Amino acid sequence: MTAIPLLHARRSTEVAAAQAAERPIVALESTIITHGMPYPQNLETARLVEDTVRKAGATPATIAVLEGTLHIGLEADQLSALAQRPDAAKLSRADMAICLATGGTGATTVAATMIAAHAAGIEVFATGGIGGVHRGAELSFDVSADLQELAQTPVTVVAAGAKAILDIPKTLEVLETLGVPVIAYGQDSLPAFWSATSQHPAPQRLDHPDQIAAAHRVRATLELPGGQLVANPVPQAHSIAQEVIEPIIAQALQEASAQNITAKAVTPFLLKRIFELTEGRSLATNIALVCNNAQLAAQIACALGSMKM
Ligand code: PSU
Ligand code: MN
Repeated sequence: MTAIPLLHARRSTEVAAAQAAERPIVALESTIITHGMPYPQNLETARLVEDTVRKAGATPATIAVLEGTLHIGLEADQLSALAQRPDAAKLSRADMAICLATGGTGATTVAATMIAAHAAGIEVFATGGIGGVHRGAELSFDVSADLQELAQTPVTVVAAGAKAILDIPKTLEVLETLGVPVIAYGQDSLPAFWSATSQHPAPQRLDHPDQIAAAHRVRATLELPGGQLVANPVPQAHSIAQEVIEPIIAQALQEASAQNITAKAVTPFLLKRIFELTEGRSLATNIALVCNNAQLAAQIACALGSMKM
């Protein structure tokens, strides 16, 4: 178990107990709560995701910075308060230290959650979709810091593929360049967030949590620095066909460009517009896929736990 030196960090009661007993833990991000979904569905989802991890035999550790303290696991009242803080900052690698040093409050993205999870000795993390290369990145240079983080921080991240608002082929190219394994779970094609499948073949495929856990351990043995991206398809019942979601994504992208939305605001803007344009259907799918990812992440964490002994 790694301690976090020189840093004001606090583990939730539940996470502290799990670490003391060496039980499996799954890290969860908080940007999806503050910037990815509206209240109160964000809070309901956060609770549902935590319960999904518990039911699958692991302990959830939702990560956030509250008034300058890094929290590894939130108590119920802290989770509820964070879900009602529209002013919370969106913290990626570049922002976290400043937020901690100045007593700020912020939610962690995939990149920042990976950093915090690794510092706290947690090896598996579940989210909805990672950030990636945005469409038009050849002009905007908008490439999420999540990709660099996967290249350097040894955490296995379970997501439903890259968000379909991105340029998926370019995202795959960058991940390949960075040496990040992209593993589709149980199918050959790369899932595309709201859609279970896409026309893009996944670079790797694994069918069992044990294999993903074993690959995670082998990477450590090889002293490879980064993590793994596990792309877990949304359950069929909740999948939205690409032909249905694609025109909506196109409209949201057009509006973002017309309104000059840039930098950190792009992803939250697009997600919000897509929720509105699908009249909530995309939100229901988003909730289903995060829970599905939490369950697989818990299975991987349990597999890693039994390999330790
Ligand atoms: N997945 C979701 N909703 C989200 C995000 C991912 O379903 O809100 C967040 C994650 O925290 C991810 C971030 O790290 O969006 C990426 O933002 P950007 O593209 O600005 O790097
Ligand atoms: Mn960006």
